Amino acid sequence: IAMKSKPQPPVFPSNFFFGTASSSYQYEGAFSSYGKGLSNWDIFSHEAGNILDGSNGDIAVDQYHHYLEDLDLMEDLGLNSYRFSISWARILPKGRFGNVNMAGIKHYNKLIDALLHKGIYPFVSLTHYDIPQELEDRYGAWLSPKVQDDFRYYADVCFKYFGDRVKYWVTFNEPNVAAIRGYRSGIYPPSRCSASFGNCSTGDSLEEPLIAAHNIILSHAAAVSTYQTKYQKTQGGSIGIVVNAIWFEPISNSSKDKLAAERAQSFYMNWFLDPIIFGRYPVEMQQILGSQLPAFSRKDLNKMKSGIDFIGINHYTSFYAKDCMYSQCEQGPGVSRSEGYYLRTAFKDGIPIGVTTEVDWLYVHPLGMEKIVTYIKERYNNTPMFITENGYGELNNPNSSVKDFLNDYRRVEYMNSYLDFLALAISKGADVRGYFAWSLLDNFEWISGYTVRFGLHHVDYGTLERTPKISAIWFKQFISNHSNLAST
Ligand code: GBH
Repeated sequence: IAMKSKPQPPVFPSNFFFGTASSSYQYEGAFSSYGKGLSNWDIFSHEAGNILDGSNGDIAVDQYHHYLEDLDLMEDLGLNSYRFSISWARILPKGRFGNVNMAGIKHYNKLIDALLHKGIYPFVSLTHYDIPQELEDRYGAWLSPKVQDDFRYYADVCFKYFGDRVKYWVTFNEPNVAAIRGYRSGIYPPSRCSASFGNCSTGDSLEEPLIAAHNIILSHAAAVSTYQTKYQKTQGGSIGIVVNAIWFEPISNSSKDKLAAERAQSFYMNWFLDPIIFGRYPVEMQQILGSQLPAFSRKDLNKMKSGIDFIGINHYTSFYAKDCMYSQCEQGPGVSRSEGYYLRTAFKDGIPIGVTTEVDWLYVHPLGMEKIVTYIKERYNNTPMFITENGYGELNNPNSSVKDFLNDYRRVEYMNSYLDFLALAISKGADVRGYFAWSLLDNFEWISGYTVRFGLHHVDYGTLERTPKISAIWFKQFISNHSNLAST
């Protein structure tokens, strides 16, 4: 009798990182204590009307004071790494125009040491949207080339104080989202938008997102070259960048729609990865934007030669891309010239690309994980990759009980299916070295405030009590099923 073989768990490489991700503004709290300077998000969230529920990150989940408790949760899940970000304004309250805040250094030293004590490797972002407000006030932050000196200086301080123990550095989290939302739609600080996109009054500069992006790319390059010339030999770590990555599926088999999906990737993601890895903007951007696209000087290009050690991928969802360059389109996301002439839509013939969720931009399309990883692998010559975020959000419906939130089987289905397709990409040769679930805890979800919960643990925002959801228990089991491979 032919025995049906037991289905094998998907295979992840040895030393694969299983972790959870977080960020300073969404987690820390202690927003104006222990010497911390105010950040752009402190200012922004305190302005009426910016955050859906009128909340802010003053306390958030107070990880500043609860980090030991949170480390116990991570240990219990069997995680071997933790992705978090350093608050720039906590280290340098006035950027390079003031002192290093030693209380901030001490805090992250304690966090890093406690992680390593449990065999959990720190995976550290230098910025996750929040920057010292001082830089905005002095010279308009990302709009000025001066920011490159600030970022280089800040990165140097972090490498110097933490680099003996931190072996994975991320310069920026989702600079594509920061540039689009900060300078095109204006829904993130510094709330700058062009009239054709948002409802704000900062003029009509279609170039601002491009200028901000340019200065971010050069700031990234400055930090990487500082790391390489001053620290990497002795500290032996690696450094990369994290982008938000959407899988864009051509809405039809026509070559027009296939080109549209390519343009979508170029204008959304390759916008940052191409210059960093190839030293030039994507060809489609050059063709469409011409001289509106900032140019790299010889000196810039020299600095950018440093490249990166890994690509961090935040992947949650897929969309269809439909051609709007050769065909007429209605108004919609992606359609304009500065976005690359494609329509981004979740629907084809009225049917969504994946199961809908309570989060308006999140569709469950696990195949997109395999496709985006394979796309990045092929375009960037299989540069080592990490899935730096993947996760599932639910509305904080006031009529739901805690029990409803704890029974998060939809999150389990989401993660399980995305991890399956990640394993498939890996089995076909993609060099992916880790997966970080967004997020360890429910937390401050930017302009949605506390109305959306992404955690594997429920947080009671009154008491700050953390409770594992079903997904936490499932993730622990999942990791342990692969633990012969994932060793610390
Ligand atoms: C990530 O942001 C963040 O890194 C993290 O801090 C955040 O908490 C997490 O994801 C969950 O949201 O319709 O143009 O907006 C992702 C923010 C929102 C960016 C959805 C991409 C989809 C396309 N993302 N957006 S769009």
